[in-house]
Amino acid sequence: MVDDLQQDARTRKHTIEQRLSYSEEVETALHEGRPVVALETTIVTHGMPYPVNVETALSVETIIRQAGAVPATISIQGGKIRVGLSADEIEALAHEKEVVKASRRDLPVLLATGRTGSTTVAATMIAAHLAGIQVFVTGGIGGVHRAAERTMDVSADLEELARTDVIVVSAGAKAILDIGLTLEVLETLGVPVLGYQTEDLPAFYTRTSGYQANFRVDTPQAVAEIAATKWGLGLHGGILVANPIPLDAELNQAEITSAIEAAVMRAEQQGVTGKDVTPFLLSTMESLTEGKSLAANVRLIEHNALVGAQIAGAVADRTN
Ligand code: PSU
Ligand code: MN
Repeated sequence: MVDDLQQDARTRKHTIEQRLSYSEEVETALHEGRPVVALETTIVTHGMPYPVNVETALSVETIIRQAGAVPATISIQGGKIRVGLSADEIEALAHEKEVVKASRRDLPVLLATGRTGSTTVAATMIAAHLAGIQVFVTGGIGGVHRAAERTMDVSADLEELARTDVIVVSAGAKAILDIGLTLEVLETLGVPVLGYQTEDLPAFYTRTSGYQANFRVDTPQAVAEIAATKWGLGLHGGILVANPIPLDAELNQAEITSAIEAAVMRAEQQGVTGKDVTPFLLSTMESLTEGKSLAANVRLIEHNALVGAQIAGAVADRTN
């Protein structure tokens, strides 16, 4: 006799298995307990222009492989959560029309209707967790937007960090956000913000934000130990590793600040709302800085890939 709870658990396990589709490389690596790093695809479809988006997605994968881990780029296609895309599939995704930027709320709809989606930080965390991947590399997370007290624009990424057990490596909170308010919400939600080899909270395009990270960590092992301790205690939720952009790629603070202010104003004037805000700000920043913000974005995510692969290595060493 199985009780209702057991039946629920079985049905759910079946649903999850049915909806996940792994590349052979990722499936083998997970099976063998080798380090795996999840990667998002909203940055490909909505975050960067072609061909830099595809070039970056591929170079990030190469960096992860060279550091001894396996990359798992994630998308939603054909009713499945795809875990691990080939180079050709990444290229095809970049060209596909009408790809939905998919966060938590969008996942069930896209999966049930078979539409194609690219995954945000929130959706990639969910996918990684379902697939048994503990480390996820991105550029920057979504957060509390400027003037959020009026617009209520707070990224679902923050709520996801509160509940889903994944280590997220980013270059801090994007400077297009209100970084102080983003930190306040992360504190409320109980998400540890770890400065990687720094006391400062980096601000994506720059190594400092004027705010401090909650704690400084200096090694991949230290991050793995904190994650294992948190989850071992049953304290669910993510850990945000804030890894500063490399010194030689950092943008000029004054220049970036005026570009951000102009971009935010333009978004408001044009009535941009909801999920369109972040892509609009990123592309406006790119044109206002004549490509400098895009170049910085590439460098910082490549650096995050290296650190993320090392953290995935430390996580795998602890478990094996
Ligand atoms: N930061 C970037 N590029 C991006 C994003 C963030 O530098 O493409 C994407 C991520 O997928 C992130 C999403 O999860 O934007 C946040 O969108 P929103 O603010 O609508 O939650
Ligand atoms: Mn938003």
